[in-house]
Amino acid sequence: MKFSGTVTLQYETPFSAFSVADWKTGLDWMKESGLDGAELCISHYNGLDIPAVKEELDKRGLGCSTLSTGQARALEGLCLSGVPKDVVEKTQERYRQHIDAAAILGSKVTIGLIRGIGSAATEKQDLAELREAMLPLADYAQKKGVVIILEAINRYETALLNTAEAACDFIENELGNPDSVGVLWDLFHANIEDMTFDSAIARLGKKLQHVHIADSNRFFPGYGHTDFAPIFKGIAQAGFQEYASFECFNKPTKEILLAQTGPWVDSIRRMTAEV
Ligand code: LER
Ligand code: MN
Repeated sequence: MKFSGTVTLQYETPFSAFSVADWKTGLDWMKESGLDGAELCISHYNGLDIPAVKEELDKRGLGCSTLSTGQARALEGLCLSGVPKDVVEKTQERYRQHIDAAAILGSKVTIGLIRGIGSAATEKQDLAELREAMLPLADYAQKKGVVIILEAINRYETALLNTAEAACDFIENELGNPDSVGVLWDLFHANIEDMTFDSAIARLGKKLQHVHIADSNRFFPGYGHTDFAPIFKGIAQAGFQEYASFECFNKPTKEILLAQTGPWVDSIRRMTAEV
């Protein structure tokens, strides 16, 4: 299992302890804290030099876990369902750019809220639109050797694909179960939506391609009520070797997060080594 933290390259995010201007300092901290890589928030590619970003990662011996892509929904209205066709096409075009960048960086590409917000009343139609929008992207990713990770997100943020099971069902039944699409399992959302962490891990199987680490309240682990030990033992036992990436608020404080990330990762590594 590998570990990463969030760094943002263009717009600020509450999920990083570092501002856009300090992204290289963020990479230094990740290296010093014993993380294996960085999850990069990228909105668009205007003026963004991906080989130069890769060089900064390489210099520090860091990988890139995934590209976090959701900022473009709020900033530009990009979306894969429930929007006019030209918006879907523009979003697909952006995803092809993300996949090209991911091929250079050796990372995955996230589909989070950019799937659309949907509604209970229009769910069938929304998912049919998402299917149509994602099929060519899954093909493109396959050709480029990149994995797209579809995130299960809680009901208060979207009506679509709230549970690990719903995300797996969608990939299997609607997308034809391609190797190029897996699931991003976010422990904050999972705590709200999944029946149990254990049952979700069993359902996810090899579809589990990325984990977001946050406590029940989206604080740094240990400051909410999620019991992380059985979750990490469970995914280690299931053979998970991909990235688990911190996506929590700078809470209870940024100082605590910065000081405790390294020791927390060490403790999980020690625990899962015994599995
Ligand atoms: C993104 O990874 C996520 O988990 C969403 O809740 C962002 O709002
Ligand atoms: Mn997440």
